[in-house]
Amino acid sequence: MGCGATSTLMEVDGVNRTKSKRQLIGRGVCLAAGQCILPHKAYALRTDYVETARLTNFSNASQVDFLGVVIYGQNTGQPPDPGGCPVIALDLPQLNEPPMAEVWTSTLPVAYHQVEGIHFAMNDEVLFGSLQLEEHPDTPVDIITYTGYRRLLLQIRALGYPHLLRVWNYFPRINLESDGFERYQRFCVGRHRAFAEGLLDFPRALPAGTAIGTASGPLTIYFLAARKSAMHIENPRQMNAYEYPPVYGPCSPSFARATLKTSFTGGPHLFISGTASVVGHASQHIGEPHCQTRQILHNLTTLTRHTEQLHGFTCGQMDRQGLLKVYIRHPAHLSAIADILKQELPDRTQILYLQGEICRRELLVEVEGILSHPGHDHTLGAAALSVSDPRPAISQHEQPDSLTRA
Ligand code: 3EB
Repeated sequence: MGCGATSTLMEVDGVNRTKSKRQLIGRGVCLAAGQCILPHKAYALRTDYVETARLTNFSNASQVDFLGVVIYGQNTGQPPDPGGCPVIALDLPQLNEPPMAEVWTSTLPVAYHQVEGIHFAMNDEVLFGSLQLEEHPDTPVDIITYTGYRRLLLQIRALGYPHLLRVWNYFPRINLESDGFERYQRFCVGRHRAFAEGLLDFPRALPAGTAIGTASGPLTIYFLAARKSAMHIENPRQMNAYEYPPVYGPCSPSFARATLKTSFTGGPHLFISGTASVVGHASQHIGEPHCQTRQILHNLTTLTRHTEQLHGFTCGQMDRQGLLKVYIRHPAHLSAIADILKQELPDRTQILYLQGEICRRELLVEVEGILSHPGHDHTLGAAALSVSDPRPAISQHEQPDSLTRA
């Protein structure tokens, strides 16, 4: 797989960046023989779930630029050739078929850059980045997290994308306790310290977040940052996570429930944080995956309605995109959880089911999402999460509208 088309080196802002020739060739990217993303108009950012088998054939004739690719599970075989764009491999076994990758693309010209172990892909509006932090037995996870986040925050500012929109955090043994604290709690300490020191307008401008335990691998962070600011949104049913009481750990978790970005070329995006069965600050329905899932849907509906009210978005019809990732602690709970989502969500919603450990031991399932409305301004697919929406079955493997077969 190549990320972007033929590459040349060019000098931008004194930084060597790999620059693709995509804009010389036109629009549209071929994922494999017969499958193409054919954008109708320019967009700064787009996310698709693409069959992993098709990734290996990512054509050299790619005419959309890649910002990043995320692959899941151990059996991903030969990792795709990054070709400059960040490739993130997470040991989170995918529980549904076929194996999918999360693919981030842009029709705007993308430049690639690497510094201090952080990989960046950026266009005029948005930056996608990733870093891996190897753990050492003598360095606690809070220190590793702190130094990683500090570097991240310094670099996005230096590159001109100071507004952090969304961060994903993954590391193994998240619930393991050592010296009186769980590793997740130590992670929160390091992240909190780095944000408190280095994030403009902390805590009001905290990004939307996910923190999930993997089966193995380094502490892996990937993120989106923008040149211009976004709106940070909280959930009226849930206490702001950055204000959780100390019973959950010495430092509260540093994330917002969602980030709304209205100004991207190509249409608005709502980045929804990992959402669990938490009301107020308390976990609900211990030991009951079915009830936890219903509670999550309630939280998500409240969040999207709140966003619509606050920001005046209408729930446009159709061609909007809803991508969800569902993290499940025990694979045996897959069918119970998937059945509810199938029942309650519109069939165009695309869902990736991954086995992962949620950051509180009692939580069995967590759902995150990206709602966007390609090609529309000021309209989001927020209704795509409305549980009162009576539309029937979900199609987990459905390709997005604009992934068409030639
Ligand atoms: C919660 O609501 C569940 O630490 O970044 C969800 C999403 C959760 C992100 C994070 C934690 C995080 O508190 C846990």
